[in-house]
Amino acid sequence: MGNALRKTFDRLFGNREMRVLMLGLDAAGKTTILFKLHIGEVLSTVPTIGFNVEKVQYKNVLFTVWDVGGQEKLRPLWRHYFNNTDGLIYVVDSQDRERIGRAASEFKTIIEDPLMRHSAILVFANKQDMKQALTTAEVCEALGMSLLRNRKWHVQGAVAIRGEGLYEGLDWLSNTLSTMQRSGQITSVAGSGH
Ligand SMILES: Nc1nc2c(ncn2[C@@H]2O[C@H](COP(=O)(O)OP(=O)(O)OP(=O)(O)O)[C@@H](O)[C@H]2O)c(=O)[nH]1
Ligand SMILES: [Mg+2]
Repeated sequence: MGNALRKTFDRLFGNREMRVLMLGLDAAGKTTILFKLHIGEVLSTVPTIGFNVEKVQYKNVLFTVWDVGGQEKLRPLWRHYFNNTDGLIYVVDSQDRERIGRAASEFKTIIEDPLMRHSAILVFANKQDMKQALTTAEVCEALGMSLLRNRKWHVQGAVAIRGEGLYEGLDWLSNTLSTMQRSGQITSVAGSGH
């Protein structure tokens, strides 16, 4: 599974300069997804800024991953990573009904940031293998996706531990970004510094 996914990843993103942010509450499944893709070593760092950031540079694609459930006062620091982001992957634990509201409010904060206003949005409604999980449609509803205007978005059901849904989601992201870029649409914003 890992190798097949990596080959697909090569085909999709192989020669494009891209920055992808993968965010979500803790335990949503972000690290599992990175690991399943087998695209490189995950560099975990515990920087002084106070939150764990994982980075994977794979060819021309830089993945940056962290959990957004942290303290409010760290939020201004997120924006440092919002610069030049082409794609946002937001991972939701569909089983965590208690925190779906929290997942939704953090999501809203991120996508409304001026530095993120052009980025394509892929949501993984993860842990679909769990009986109690919200369906993909319910996650879509909880996040208020249909209210988004002028955004490219897609909600993909996934079972990260088995690699299910990952290819479909990344395929959408890659196609969407390349269509946007080919038609001259901006996908990222360069901030003025941090
Ligand atoms: N049942 C099930 N469990 C999953 C799935 N994906 C991830 N998990 C489990 O959920 C737990 C959290 O996954 P992680 O990948 O560590 O989550 P994370 O988003 O990186 O969490 P933080 O690093 O704390 O922000 C682990 O025990 C995973 O094995 C899934 O699709 N189904
Ligand atoms: Mg993690």
